[in-house]
Amino acid sequence: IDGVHQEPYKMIPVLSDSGTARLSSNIDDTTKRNTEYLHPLTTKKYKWKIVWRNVIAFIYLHIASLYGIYLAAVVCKWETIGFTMLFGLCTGYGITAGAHRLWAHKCYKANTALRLLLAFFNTAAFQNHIYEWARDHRVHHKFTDTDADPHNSRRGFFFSHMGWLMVKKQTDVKLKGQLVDMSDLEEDWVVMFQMKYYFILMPLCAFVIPIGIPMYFWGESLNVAFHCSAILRYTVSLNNTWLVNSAAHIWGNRPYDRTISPTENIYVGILAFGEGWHNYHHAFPWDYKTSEYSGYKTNISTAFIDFFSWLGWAYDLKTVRTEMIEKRALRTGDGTHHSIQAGPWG
Ligand code: ST9
Ligand code: ZN
Ligand code: ZN
Repeated sequence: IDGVHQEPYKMIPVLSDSGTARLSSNIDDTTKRNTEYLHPLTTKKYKWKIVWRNVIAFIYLHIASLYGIYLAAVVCKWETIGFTMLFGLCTGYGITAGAHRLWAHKCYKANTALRLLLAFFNTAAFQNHIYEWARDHRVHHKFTDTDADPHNSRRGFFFSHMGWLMVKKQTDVKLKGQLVDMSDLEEDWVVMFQMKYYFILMPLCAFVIPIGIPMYFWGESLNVAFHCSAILRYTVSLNNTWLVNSAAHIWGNRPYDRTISPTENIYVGILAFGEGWHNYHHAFPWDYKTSEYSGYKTNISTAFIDFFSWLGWAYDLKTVRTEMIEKRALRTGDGTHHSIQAGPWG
């Protein structure tokens, strides 16, 4: 069914000097006068083309996962539970340390062995191949909260969470997306190899391996291995990832930049392996920690990268000087940054 949908929001997108889209309702009048412009598509009507194949697949995934939860609580072997958690951890790293911090943002460099390992984890995560994931994500950063943002959070929680994967992309995503340089990934043979063979490698890594291991090594039943190690693990991992685009663009503080939608959200920080420090990440996207802080408790992906840096497999880790962070927080933050809160003025 194709429906015509009018833009649901009233705020006018404006461009910052760095080209990032901002929410005009949050900035003061002087800034507004200097930088505001009407986004050409603000009043444009557009068609939603629902992709029913995806709608049905996601409904099935969530219902089958409920059955997976039941099996996990009642008949699942403890080895299967332990293995599923470990496998889920690895696939999460394939997204955070791999697709996100290494490939989409080039926050650090990795030798071939680490790139291969991360590409394997990433393929098992089944969140599209690295090239497509990184292209959508770069477009999200460049055109945050405009019609060119694939998961524009102004269209509401559901759209930015998973709805965007159930409809055809807006023309703007495809047109403006062409402005994003992807040549670095085109030169990485690991990324190109994964893309070329994705539809052979993905079913193998995301389904055959996690189902086969529990069945072969400790005699788990096909029914339990399928619903717990494959379906439930995949659905949890998808939702944890999607929360970064939905919850961490809605709820939380904006200590570094009050004019953009991304927030600092500790719950998403924990569930998404350290990717919930999203206001910082949009302000300083090249920092390999995706956070100001180096602690591991709410950022296990930083621990992963630090470990491989110690091993010598990851190198040229990029970060941001404290002075620069504090200046930015003072200039554009919402006043909740610790350097302001704990300062001599209280
Ligand atoms: C999934 C991805 O879940 C989740 C990503 C989340 C990102 C979160 C980021 C937050 C930070 C990191 C947090 C990590 C936390 C991890 C925690 C772990 C515990 N630029 O797409 P098509 C062009 S995937 C430029 O088919 P349609 C291009 O020419 C879930 N151009 O568009 C393209 O052709 P090609 C599993 C672009 O037809 C052509 O358009 N996967 C761009 O509108 C067609 O592209 C699924 O469910 C762009 N950005 O269909 C699959 N985009 O590729 C879902 C497109 O040949 N996807 N073009 O160059 C689909 O079925 C379809 O993509 C669609 C749109 C229906 C959504
Ligand atoms: Zn990012
Ligand atoms: Zn974001």
